[in-house]
Amino acid sequence: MSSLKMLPLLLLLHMQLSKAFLPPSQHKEEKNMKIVQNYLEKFYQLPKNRRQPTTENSDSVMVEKLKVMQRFFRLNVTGKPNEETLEMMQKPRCGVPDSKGFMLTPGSPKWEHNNLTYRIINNPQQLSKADVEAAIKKAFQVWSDASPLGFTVSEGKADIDIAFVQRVHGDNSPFDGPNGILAHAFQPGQGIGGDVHFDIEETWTSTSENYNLFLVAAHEIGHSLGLSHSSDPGALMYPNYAFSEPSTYLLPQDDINGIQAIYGPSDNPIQPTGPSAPTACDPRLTFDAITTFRGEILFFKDKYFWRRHPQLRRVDLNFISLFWPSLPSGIQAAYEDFERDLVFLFKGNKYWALNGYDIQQGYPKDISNYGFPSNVQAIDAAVSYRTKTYFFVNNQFWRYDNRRQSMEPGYPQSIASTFQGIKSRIDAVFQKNNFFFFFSGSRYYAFDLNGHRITRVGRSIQWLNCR
Ligand code: 7FY
Ligand code: CA
Ligand code: ZN
Ligand code: ZN
Repeated sequence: MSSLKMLPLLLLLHMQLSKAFLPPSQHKEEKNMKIVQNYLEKFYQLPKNRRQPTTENSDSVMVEKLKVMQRFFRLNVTGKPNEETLEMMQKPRCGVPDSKGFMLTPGSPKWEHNNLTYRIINNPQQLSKADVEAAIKKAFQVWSDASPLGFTVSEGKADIDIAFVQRVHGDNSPFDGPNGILAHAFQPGQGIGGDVHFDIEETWTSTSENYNLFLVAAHEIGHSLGLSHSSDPGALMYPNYAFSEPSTYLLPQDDINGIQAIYGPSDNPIQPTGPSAPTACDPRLTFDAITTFRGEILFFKDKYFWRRHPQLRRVDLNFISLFWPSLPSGIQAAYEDFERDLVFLFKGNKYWALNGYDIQQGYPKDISNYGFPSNVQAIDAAVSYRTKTYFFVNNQFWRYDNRRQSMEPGYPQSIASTFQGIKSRIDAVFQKNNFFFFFSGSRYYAFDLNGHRITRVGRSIQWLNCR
């Protein structure tokens, strides 16, 4: 299988050793650090060529990335590159193409007929036959919606055989037990061509728990149809698993472009379009929600967030689901409760409490807990300042007392009466250095909480280091 390649571990980057990773054997440790560095750069957006590798901050970034990686692989979350972590990093994974966007399988193999058949040979333990059928059907539908291809279940011989198998299973690509490789698929062709194998030792789910069968099946079917991996981190054909909500899943634009490059456009008179990663410096960019987060600032947009480091001013783009797998996309409001070291995120009438990378027990809860009237079913923006939390809804705001845990009397009030100069509805707000930074469309407004006036207006994207 051409897509099963070892990670190129030979890229030699100058790396000094940090205290946290001090070695029993200097030489071996240096080599291990390179493995960790390269792996995290490749799969976890660790910034490249960091100038001062021994500063506190670059270490803490690496530690955080390591924790995310360890959580992903269900290892002990230590933030240290221990033996099991290094072992996982050296397992063969899908290689990353260095071009932009989708890639066809080398030699451009494709099916010569558009009406393809599939057959599900067996079932894993954890999912019912009906759940497996539903997941696989939906995975095919993702591709048929975007192309002229159609898929039907076959009782007998089929183009695409789907099977749950373990370890050595006769195709020279043995599976590896839980985690690591989840599945693989063969490029279009006769016999084993197009077939999809799932590692039966994984925990297959129809939820956000690892690993969602629909999502992995949709990815593998992409290979069955002739697509290789994409370098677009938002693409279904990206080499790394990331959870997205199946019930509202839309095939990303990069994958639509890929499948249509092989089979042509869909027969549908309305051509499907799909989501693509927001571009940081698009002047039309607006934010869903913004909050401070333990000294950093998070800017939410769709299924992504940008994270800005205050001093280094470095900004990186991440998936919400990579950090908090059970959170939905499209977060609408967020604030940090500094006293309790919690971040609250809102979508519709639900909210979640995060302590770092952990979602607190008992969430999501209903926003009626805050004391909103029942006609408030969503919040535009929220921010906390000196034990009070401000909630913005349309042209009004509420003020909540964090200590008494109750809404203050006399609210809602009009935004314009208290925050003079804030005229339109706001998308997002956060607090820093006694300023509220309000975001509305492509602009932000810095509101001085001491002087009670706007002292600066700028373009929203300046916060992402764009001009
Ligand atoms: C996946 C694969 O397709 C291969 O041919 C060889 C190795 C693979 N790695 S995997 O099983 O860990 C895997 C990685 C990512 C499986 C699925 C996905 C995935 C990516 C994006 C969305 C959903 C799933
Ligand atoms: Ca496996
Ligand atoms: Zn196989
Ligand atoms: Zn793949």
